[in-house]
Amino acid sequence: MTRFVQPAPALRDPYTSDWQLHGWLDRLLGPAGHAAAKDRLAALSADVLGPLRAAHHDAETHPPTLTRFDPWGNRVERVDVSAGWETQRASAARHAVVALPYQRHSHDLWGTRTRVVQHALLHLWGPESATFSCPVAMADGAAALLTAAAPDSPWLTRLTATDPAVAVTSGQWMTESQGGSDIARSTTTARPGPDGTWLLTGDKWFCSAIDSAMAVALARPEGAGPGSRNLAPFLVPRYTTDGVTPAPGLQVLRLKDKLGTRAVPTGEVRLDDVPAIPIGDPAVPGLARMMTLVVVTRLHNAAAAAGGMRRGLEYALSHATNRQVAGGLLADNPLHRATLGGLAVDAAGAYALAAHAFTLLGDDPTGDELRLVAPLAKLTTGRLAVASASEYLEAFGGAGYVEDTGIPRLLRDAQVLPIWEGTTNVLSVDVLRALATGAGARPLLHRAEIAADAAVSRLPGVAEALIAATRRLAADAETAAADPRNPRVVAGARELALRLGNTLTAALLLEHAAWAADRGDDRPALLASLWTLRRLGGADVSADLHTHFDQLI
Ligand code: UCC
Repeated sequence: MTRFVQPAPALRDPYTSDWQLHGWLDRLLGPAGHAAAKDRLAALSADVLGPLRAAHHDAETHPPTLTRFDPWGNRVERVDVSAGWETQRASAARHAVVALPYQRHSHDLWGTRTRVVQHALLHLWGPESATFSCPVAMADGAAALLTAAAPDSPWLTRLTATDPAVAVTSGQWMTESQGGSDIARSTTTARPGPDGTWLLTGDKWFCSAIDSAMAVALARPEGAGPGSRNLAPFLVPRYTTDGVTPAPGLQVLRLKDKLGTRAVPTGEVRLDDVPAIPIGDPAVPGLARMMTLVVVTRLHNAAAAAGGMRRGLEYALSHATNRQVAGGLLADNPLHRATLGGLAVDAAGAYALAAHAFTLLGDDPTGDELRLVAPLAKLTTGRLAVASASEYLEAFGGAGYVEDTGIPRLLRDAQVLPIWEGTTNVLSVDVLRALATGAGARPLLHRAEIAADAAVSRLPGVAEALIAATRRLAADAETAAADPRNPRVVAGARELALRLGNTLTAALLLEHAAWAADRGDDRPALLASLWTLRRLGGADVSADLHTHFDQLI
């Protein structure tokens, strides 16, 4: 008897096979800028296809462990991680996924658009990095914070090094058990110690990448007033100078047993007069400084969502082109084509939003547009990523529910994206604050109006849907900005934020489609139309998703 064996889903070269990514990079970097990035992107892609997927698998199957004491009773607080995790660490440094935006020669090549190249690297590397993308995100955030507030710090050099023997990552110790997102309830204190260092005391509850060489911790400096804005960021060296012995007074109480991101060692930390270095003047309220870091990590979150969606799609497509059902290929089944086609449109939307956020981070990091786009990108892509991951599992049938296929991990890991760095609701309230600050929704609405105007002649029905959505948003954003604490406004914050995110995405996809159409490529217009008609117009586009499936992927 011959046993039936289903071929495992295959991965094509994630860079060369992705025509959408090529189009975006051609537009955002210009053909010369994209050409200058090609070798870098191709080299990373080749590593992803080979050693990095193997390292990812190793790290996922060998989760970290904590040893608190040695056999003789000495406190060691040692976190052991897998070889695969260490391979990811070295690759992150070598491929400059943190370092790129901090390198002078990158700026010579791409100027402020270096952030776009970094985003492309993250898009290729992140989905099978065993979530080393988490320490990478925090290292980038810490580097951005040090660049702004302590540019002479020797830690900045190490955070942005490309030599794996020198490079370090960072943790981000904000959360405390009693407060969660409500940072104002923090009880960790900081008092001046000898030699200009400060001493931190308190418990931190959710400290990801606890193996990192440093962390940025929020604490209330001695004499500072109450509330969140008076907290200040401190750099905590995690080890003494030997790089192994934990800093004096630092205990890792336990590792978290998490639904996903299982390769990431996430700890609960107790600080008892742990030496720390203030980042900026601790006498000056410091939450605003800390938000420099948080904005960067929220953008990485959006990149992780978009990258994960693209990779899930790739595996589901591979399966569909291998799997026979009812006498034909799954990839020829109209309903399955419509399902995967919808996921392709969502993945394109998530990429557009994340790429836009990274573009703004380079072009105008303190501008009003990014102030609103950062929470929008994080929350919109986070929700999309979870919904898509659930569909990807379903697209595999029973195999999608079996751990050693590797498919269930897509859902477990996606679920963290709307949680860490602020939940959907916390970010929706942040959106209300952003609407009431500076230019509020005006840059977004303006962008949508221009995109709709440009689409009127080619895609009148699509332009109409965008115009209607934008008009409604303008009125609702004005109401929210006028009274952001009104209970009715707060109750509607998530719905409003998602509408803003979906509308901005439609505008971005249409902008890109107009550029591509001028070069004879109508595929981006198809993606933009289907996103807009479905997400803004509420239309059933299933038949179109089936009919145009081959162009969408
Ligand atoms: O989860 C964590 C680590 C996980 C690992 C990370 C890996 C990421 C990997 C991704 C790739 C795979 S760390 C914990 C995450 N926690 C959070 O994100 C905090 C969530 N909470 C918030 O976001 C809150 O909105 C707060 C704490 C930022 C603010 O809430 P409050 O206490 O109600 O404060 P206010 O009154 O709203 O704002 C206080 C000050 C104000 O400044 P001033 O006094 O000058 O007016 C605000 O303007 O903070 C300013 N502020 C901001 N500034 C508040 N939000 C922002 C903002 N988004 N940007 C700039």
